[in-house]
Amino acid sequence: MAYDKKLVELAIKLFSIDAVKFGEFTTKSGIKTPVYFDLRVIVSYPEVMESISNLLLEIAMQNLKYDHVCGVPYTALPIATLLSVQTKRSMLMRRKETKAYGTKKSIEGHYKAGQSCLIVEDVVTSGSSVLETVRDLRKEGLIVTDAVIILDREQGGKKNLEVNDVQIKSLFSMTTLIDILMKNGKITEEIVLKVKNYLKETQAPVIDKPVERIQLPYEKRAELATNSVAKQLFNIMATKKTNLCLSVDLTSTTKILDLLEKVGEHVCLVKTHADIIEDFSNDFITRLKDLAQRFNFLILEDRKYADIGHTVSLQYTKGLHKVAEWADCVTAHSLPGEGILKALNSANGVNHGVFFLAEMSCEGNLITPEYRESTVSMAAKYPDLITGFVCQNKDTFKDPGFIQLTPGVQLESSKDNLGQVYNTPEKVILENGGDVIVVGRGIVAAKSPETQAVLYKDTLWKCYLKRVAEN
Ligand code: 5BU
Repeated sequence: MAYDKKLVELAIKLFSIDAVKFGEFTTKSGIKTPVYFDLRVIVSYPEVMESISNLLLEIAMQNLKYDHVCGVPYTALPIATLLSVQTKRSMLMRRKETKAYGTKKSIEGHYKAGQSCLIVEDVVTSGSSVLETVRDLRKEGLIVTDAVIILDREQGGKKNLEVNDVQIKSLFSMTTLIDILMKNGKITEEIVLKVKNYLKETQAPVIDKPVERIQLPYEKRAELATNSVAKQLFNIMATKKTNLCLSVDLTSTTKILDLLEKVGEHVCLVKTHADIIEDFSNDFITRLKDLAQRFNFLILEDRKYADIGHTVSLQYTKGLHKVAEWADCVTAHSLPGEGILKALNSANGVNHGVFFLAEMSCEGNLITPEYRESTVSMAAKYPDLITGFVCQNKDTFKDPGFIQLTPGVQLESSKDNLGQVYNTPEKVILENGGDVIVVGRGIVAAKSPETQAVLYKDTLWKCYLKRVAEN
């Protein structure tokens, strides 16, 4: 095989500066190896640095599109810097140790969720270091699909990364590197054989793709939840075998309480709109809380807060409704920014949660993918407060400790005449990732709400069981 002249020159240079060594070595993890790479030395050879970055650009980075580059700490950082300057793409830096003070950010640099980032690494063995960096970037909402590498040791890293949706392009594989060095009289055929045998025998362990949240059963997710209401709700779902949330959109307290007497045992969550109730009273709240305790369901006030923090904190704790005193959780928009979460976080204290609105079910709403992603990034800073997201799409968030609350559901897909769009239980649970499913008029406006609640509960639960079994 004919190799690019510049690659041959680089291989020989790496050999001559001891960045590649042959002999008997023991790796960090205690494994014996006949070949050792130490690319840290390249910082002492500016011409090697230049040639590596030029070759990565010419050979590995052709046809790749990316907004940022990020080197895997630490050896690849200077190479990533050169590539950033040459391509005029901004660089991101991942901290290996997150700061104990200040912003606690693990990624330094300016970026927006939804932008793409190319990974730069010196040597890939198992792929685990690249994956650590990829995971931190993905946590911030960045899209990572490709990594460029100087050397692939061919010990399973490429496969491990592909399984985790990262494609790699490398300047050298171990095989091409030793082939070049042998053909140029730097190493003997015996060494080549030794390295080839070693490669056959020493493959890195397989790194499985992390399990997706929708594959996990609710009881498992209860363990992963960081918000106490989310934990409780997952446990209620698992115990009562229902993921039905009833939206009691009725305007009279008697009607609400009568309905809950009949259907309370079939639901895990009751969603209220306190401001549509005409005879709201403290007595109503006492009776609602009694029912919640008797039937073991939680209460979500769907208030959709959307004001500045100060006003929201008053709306939440004061006024006629004093929501903070009785609702286990509330809904809030991310539109006003983080102040809203700060307000809700400090307003009450214990055992309360927020479903953050990342998407809406109604047609023509103005939420964009960027808005959705920024909403999820904002929520990530409040793991103790966020119960989950109100959304329609399984890709909205990944953390299995959060709950996807999905409204806009009826047994047949349809629309109402004011923009509401209904999807079926199958679609929202199996395709769209819904965890707790909100049904309002599908039950409330039925001739027999009780029969209908049982039907919804059974249908929704079957879909959930199918989802967990399928995966
Ligand atoms: P319906 O009768 O099943 O259409 O009632 C749905 C309920 O969920 C209703 O109370 C809405 O206010 C609420 N909802 C919604 O329908 N869509 C959304 O995106 C959000 C809330 Br957020």
